[in-house]
Amino acid sequence: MRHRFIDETPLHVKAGNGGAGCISFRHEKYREFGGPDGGDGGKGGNVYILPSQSVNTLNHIRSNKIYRTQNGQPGLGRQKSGKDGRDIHIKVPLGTQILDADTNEVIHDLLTEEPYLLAEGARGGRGNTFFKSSTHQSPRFAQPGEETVESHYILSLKLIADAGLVGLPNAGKSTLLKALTEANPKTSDYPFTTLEPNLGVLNVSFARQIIIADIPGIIEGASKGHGLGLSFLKHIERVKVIIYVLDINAADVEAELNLLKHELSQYNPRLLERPSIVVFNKIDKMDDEGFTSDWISSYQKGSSLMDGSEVVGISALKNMGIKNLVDKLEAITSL
Ligand SMILES: Nc1nc2c(ncn2[C@@H]2O[C@H](COP(=O)(O)OP(=O)(O)OP(=O)(O)O)[C@@H](O)[C@H]2O)c(=O)[nH]1
Ligand SMILES: [Mg+2]
Repeated sequence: MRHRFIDETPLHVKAGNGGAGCISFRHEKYREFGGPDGGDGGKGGNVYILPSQSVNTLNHIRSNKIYRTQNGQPGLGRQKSGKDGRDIHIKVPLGTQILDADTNEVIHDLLTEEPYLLAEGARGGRGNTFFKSSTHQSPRFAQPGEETVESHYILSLKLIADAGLVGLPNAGKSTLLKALTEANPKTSDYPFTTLEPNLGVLNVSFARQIIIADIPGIIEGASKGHGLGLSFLKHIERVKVIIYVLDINAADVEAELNLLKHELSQYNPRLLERPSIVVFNKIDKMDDEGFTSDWISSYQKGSSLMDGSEVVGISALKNMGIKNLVDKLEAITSL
């Protein structure tokens, strides 16, 4: 099965036109024409964007469709107003941004589950009743409904998570997400197992949850679009803490950490100012536990890439050091 994670898509909308006002006159038994009784046209339907936790991607948005709402109905005789057009609500994941398609400017950031009025239906026209005056007893005209125009946007999803797992392919990010949360992403011993971000929820206490995002592996040049990296880096833009996941058995962990930080900074230099935890994973593959922990603490002291980062040795697979990591995560995210 081909699986696509769409986190950016064009969106075309057109709210409904207003209904026309009605020209009508009362029919009375002994008079051919009574006074004007044409009602107003209805208002066109609105287009709302509805941020919702029930969707995680923009896959359901049809980029070649124009999302229209109904026009208002024309007014009727006997001063009856036309019906308003029905509204539509387009569901998107929390964290979706709406951009103007021409200027690329962010118009709105959908951070809560509150509906956002993207395109308002146009006003209906006044019926001829409205235009009756002492000097104009029988107006034979009414207003047309106002018209709306089609408008074009881009929806761009930036996941909302407290912590983001960043690492090379195969470092064990998804395995760690499994160890920390109820999420059950696919893991395997080939690179690029994860093709779309996964979110998991870590319950640290009765009332506190930490949302963790596992993104696809990052390789050199990710910030220039190599691998799967670039499009997913935006999902860690909003996290409070970045968790660098490294395989402690790698030939040169310093070079790997350097690569990760470099790609992040190429994408957005401010990401490096974010609090971070450096996680050395797969410590179960090391022979000597004492040696491993000494090595980790001396690395922490010696590496210029640390700048105050917390450092933890873990085995995501064998559940070692996870409690320690959770404590550190909890401390950082509650700041
Ligand atoms: N021995 C050992 N193996 C691990 C550990 N954590 C992960 N692995 C293995 O490493 C491989 C890669 O793990 P994943 O969790 O899929 O790695 P990933 O970082 O999500 O990889 P991508 O999604 O491709 O970027 C799998 O075979 C895991 O079983 C660990 O702590 N110890
Ligand atoms: Mg993965």
